[in-house]
Amino acid sequence: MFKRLLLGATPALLGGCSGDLSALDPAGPRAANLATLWWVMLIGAAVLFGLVMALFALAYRRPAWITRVTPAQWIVGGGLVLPIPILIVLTGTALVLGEQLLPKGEAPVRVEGRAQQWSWHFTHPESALAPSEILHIPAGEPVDIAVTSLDVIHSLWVPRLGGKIDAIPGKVNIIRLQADEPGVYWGQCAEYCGEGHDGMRFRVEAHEPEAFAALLEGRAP
Ligand SMILES: [Cu+2]
Repeated sequence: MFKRLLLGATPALLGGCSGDLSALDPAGPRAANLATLWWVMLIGAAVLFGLVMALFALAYRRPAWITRVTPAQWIVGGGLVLPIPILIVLTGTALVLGEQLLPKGEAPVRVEGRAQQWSWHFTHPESALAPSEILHIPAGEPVDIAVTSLDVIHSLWVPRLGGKIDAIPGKVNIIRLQADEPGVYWGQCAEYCGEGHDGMRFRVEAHEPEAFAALLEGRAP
């Protein structure tokens, strides 16, 4: 029965790993870092869970040797030896992968993104491209998005291209995104901002660099 239930749930579970808004289907190096971190966290959690369940089973079976373990040994083993190596691996991975997400220096392309209940507007300063609800970016290059809000706090998130960042009124936050290949990606507001929040999606179009340059200059690619 359990097996049948598990088999039935598998397509639904795996279905969550792909799709337009899946952080587990990365399409750029920054999103890949986050997906790797997610898998490392999942494996770390599974290892800890497995170890605790093994101890739990031992407590029921009460083999003879377990009675020789003193309370002090349990505390050192369960409180230090068991969690410390796992936490070092998890924290170390999070620090290394997370640090690589920070924008360093200036990205070749900078876009201004404004959030407003319940849509996004993107502007390429000093370009012929009119402000648009579509975020146009070049493929294969890092892009900085300078994000702000005109009303309440929103959050810009393109799960297949990178992390998320808050859009705060009166403040500009910068996030760096990157798409490996030209194509269409989708973003979603990731901070509850009112009744239209769940529909606050936006389209991202990644272009070949030449087509992107043509777009910025107002030439047809
Ligand atoms: Cu929102």
